[in-house]
Formats: sequence, structure tokens, C-alpha cells
Amino acid sequence: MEMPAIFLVGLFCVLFNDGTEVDASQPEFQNFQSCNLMVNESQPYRTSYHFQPPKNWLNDPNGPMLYKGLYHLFYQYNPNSALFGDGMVWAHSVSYDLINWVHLNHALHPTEPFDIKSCWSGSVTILPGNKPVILYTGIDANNTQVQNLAMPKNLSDPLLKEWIKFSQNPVITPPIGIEGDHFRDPTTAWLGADGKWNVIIGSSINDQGMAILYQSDDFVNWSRYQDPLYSKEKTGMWECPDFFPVSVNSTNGVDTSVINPGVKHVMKASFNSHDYYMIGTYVPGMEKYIPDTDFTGSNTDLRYDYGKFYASKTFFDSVKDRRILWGWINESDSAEDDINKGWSGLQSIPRQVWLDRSGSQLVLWPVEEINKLHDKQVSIQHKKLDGGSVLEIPDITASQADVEVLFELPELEEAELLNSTWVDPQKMCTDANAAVRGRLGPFGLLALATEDLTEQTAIFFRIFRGHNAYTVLMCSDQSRSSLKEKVDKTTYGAFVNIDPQHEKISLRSLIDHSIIESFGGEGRTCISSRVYPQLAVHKEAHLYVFNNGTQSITISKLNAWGMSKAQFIYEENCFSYKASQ
Ligand code: DQQ
Repeated sequence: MEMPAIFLVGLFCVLFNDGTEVDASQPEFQNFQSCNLMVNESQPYRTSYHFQPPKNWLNDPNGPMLYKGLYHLFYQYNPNSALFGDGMVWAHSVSYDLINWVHLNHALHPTEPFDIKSCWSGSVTILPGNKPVILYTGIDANNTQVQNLAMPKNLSDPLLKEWIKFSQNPVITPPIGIEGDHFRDPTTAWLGADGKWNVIIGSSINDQGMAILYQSDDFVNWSRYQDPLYSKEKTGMWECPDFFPVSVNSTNGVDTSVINPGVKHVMKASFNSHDYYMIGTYVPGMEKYIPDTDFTGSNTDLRYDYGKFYASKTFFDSVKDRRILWGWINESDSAEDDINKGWSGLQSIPRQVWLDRSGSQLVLWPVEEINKLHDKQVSIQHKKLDGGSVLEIPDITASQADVEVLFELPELEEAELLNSTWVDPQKMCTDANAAVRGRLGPFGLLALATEDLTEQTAIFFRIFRGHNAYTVLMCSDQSRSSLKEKVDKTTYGAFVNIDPQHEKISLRSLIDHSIIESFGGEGRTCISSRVYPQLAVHKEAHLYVFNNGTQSITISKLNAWGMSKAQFIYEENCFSYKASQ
């Protein structure tokens, strides 16, 4: 697209002018107590430490970044309803620690022909000179998906409160052969050695999902590369692709533009309601992505999370040298329930992402800052759990808790034989829920449970013996999570890539009223679920560790904490930062 010189000059002034460096490390809160958004106790499903706005619909995380000491999270938000609809905006919040948040005014809302129906998902790229720029999908009056730029009005404002849409938007429109409603969600751009910026955009042609590659010298004029960076038949429309390097021999993250022999590349795509990823090699110049293992369309494909988790996005935290993942976790209740609650949708606890030692999968782990919310602690050590026993973890707020447990299996060789037809872990968990006794397992946690266990969500393991190896199955069983009807109680399951002969079985669950995020095998398998107990709410919620196998196991170590509430405030009248130079 040809760009009149005057507009280019204008854009470059906004993108490349040096703002005065401001140290934003001194926040000031006014009337903090009265500003903290209060939770209505009649709302048992609102969370205490997960990110959510006070009301209405939330979906995809957009453009997460760290800028001048502040974390920014933008997200898809419907200001008019607890349900999805036209008029989606980029809501905007900032944080010093990824846990406590200040809600700012919306960064982008539909105002122009190129986004008049909605401002849909996209990403932030930080251009040289520490200049963030948003590239997002606008829905125009014809429902065509076009890609638009927006720049901060004032780069010296660490809050980046105001964003200006580029006057020459859209900068990318659907190419010939791509349907106007199958062209969205640009990624964070990476800079090639040839000086070109690269972004991918999600699309599909006849059910063949793809990441279409665009390149630019100036971030304004974009040309489509001849082939998609990757495509795969029968995967359907790829939403919110993400493409980033991971270090081969370190848990540290690396900047999105790093390309060298010390990294592998992750390609993530959101389709069929899940976030799937591949690990592979990126060949710049030829613009090829060669996955170690391709998507197969079966349950062996790698997922960030085997429960609820969608439209996620990562960013590189250059201060702590880590890559952080945010994902949208939607509701499992009905639209009618959402209207009554007045809200719908959560963001996951941000997770640090790195390549597993095996090189064959990622590891995801809650960011360390979440530990700041740890309140009262209970510990158990070296405790035998006979087959058929349930042990309460007392004295903590079981409705908002963080629990980590390490199981030892002294009778490992007693594990049941794995039947060769058992290849679908979710089906295995559904067919044999927590009530079905095995030999080694089910054992794990009963969260958000009533004292009589009529309501409970069981997060558990079963161990099986094969010819040469053991198989570890992890399940999240929602079948008894609520007496409420009209709630999706699907059970989730996945294998955990660990060898119980050499490693103890670990489980961490973050429990927060209506969400349980569970991390098995030190973050190699994650399962998030949404649950709506009717009785096991607030003080009536209990937490147990259980063993419903016939063989005994040992709790080698258990630490559980009640969690304090995270703070969510509105900027107006409640928050200002003191700039020190
Ligand atoms: N959500 C956005 C789209 C994206 C979808 C609209 C994924 O841009 O494809 O809110 O959840």
C-alpha cells in the first residue's frame, strides 16, 4: 500500500520520538480502602485473585507487555453486556506485579470506518527506542476483518492511557482468496536479520487453518509473503496465533526477535476451543517453520491446558528475563446465569513458560508473584494415605487457596496394567471418575467440597504399568462439582510426561471460588476448570487430600495456603504515579 509521505512522517514522529524516561516505580494510592473494588458476598462465583473487571463480558488477552516498569494488560471486553456482542473494545489495566491491578479507560473502542463494529484481538510490538505500537483487527461496516495500527499519544506516560489510531488505517486488508471474516488476530512482530518486521495473521481456507505471514520495512507498509508460515488441513480457522522462541537450555525467556541455534520456536494456534502448540525450527529467510511434531488432529497434540484455556498470548518480560502467558478462561454456566451474575470470563493466573528438559513440550508455572498473596499456611509431611482415605487440609480459606502436594508411590509395581486401547486420556478420566477405585489411584485433591463430599471437584492421578514404562494420567473431574443443573460438568484429562520410577508425582492447584487451575508434574500438564458449587461456597468450602486406590501412597510433602484478595481499583481518583527523574 502506498503511503503519502506526510502520514509516514506523522507516524514516525509518534513511533520513534524519544519520550522522557520516567521512573514509574512509585505508585500512589489515594483512599485505597474505599477504592478497592468490593466483592459482593452474594456473588459466590466472583474470584478473589484472578483478573476480572467489575462487570460484563471479557475474553481474549490482548497486547500484554512491560513498559517502563509497569505491566499492561489489554483484553477483549464488551462494555454493554455480560455476553459477547458487537462493539468490543480493548479494555486496559496496569500492574506493578501482575497480581494487583488498576483499571484504566479503554484503550481502543470502535469509532472509525476501519473498526466501527468492533476492535478485535491483536498484539503489541515494542519498536526500537522502547516505543510500543498496537496492531489489531478492526471489524468494518461490511464485517470485513482489517488490520490497524494505534500508537500511544504520550510515550512519557508509563500508563500509556491514550492511544491514537493511525489515520491511514487499515494497513492490511484481506488478500484475494481469503474471506473477509477469516483474517484476524495479528501477533507480536519479530525483527529479522534482514531488517524486516514479520507478523502472522490467523486465517483458513476450506478448513485448512493457517498463519499468513506479512513483512514490512517500516511497520506501515506490509506485503504478504508468498506462503503462509505454516498451515494445516482440517484444523479450521486459526484464531490468535502466537509465535515465539524458547531457550533450549534455560528456563529464561527470550525476546520475540531472537533467532539463533540456542532457541526453538513455538507456534500456537487457537482452534476447536483449545490452544494447541508445536515446538520446531524456524528458518528465517526461507520463512519456513519445521515442527518437530506436526498437529495430527488427535488427542496427542500438545495443548497449553487440557481444560479451559483459549485465545492466549505471551510476552517477554525483559526485566525478569521470562516469557509470560495469559489465557482466557470462559464460564461453564449458562448465558442466563451470566446475565444474572452480570459478568462472564476470567484471565488465567499469568504463567511463566519455558521448554521442558526433554525438549518435547513446554512447562507452564504460575508467576512467582502469586506467592505474595499467600496467607495462613498448613503443612503435612511424610504421611501415609491408606487406600480409601480422605484427609482434610484444615484451617485455611479453602475457597481461595494455593495447594502444592508431592506424592510418593512405595507400591509402584502394583500399578494396574495399561490396556492398549486406552489412548484417550479425557475418555479414561470420564469413564473412571474419582469414585471408581483402582490400584494406584485415583489419588489427589478434593477442592471446593462440602463436608459430606456431595459437592467436590476431584483433581487426581492414576498410574498404569506398561511393558517398558509407566503411564501417569491426570484428571479434573467436575461431575460432582455442583448440585446446580445447566452447568457444563465435562471432565478433563491428559497424560503427564514423567517417569514415576524417578520422580515423585506433584500437583499444584490454585483454587479461587469458581476456578481451579491445576499443574501436574511441576507444570508439564495443566488443567483448568470452572465450577459453581451451590453449597461449598465461602466458609462452607473444604479442601481434602484423598486416596481412592487400593494401594497406599505417601504424602511426601504438602503445603497449602489461604490466599489474600488481590487488589483491583479504578484509576480515577484512586491512583496516581509519582514520576521521579
Ligand atoms: N476473539 C476475538 C477475535 C478472536 C476471538 C473477538 C478468539 O479477534 O479471533 O473478541 O476468541
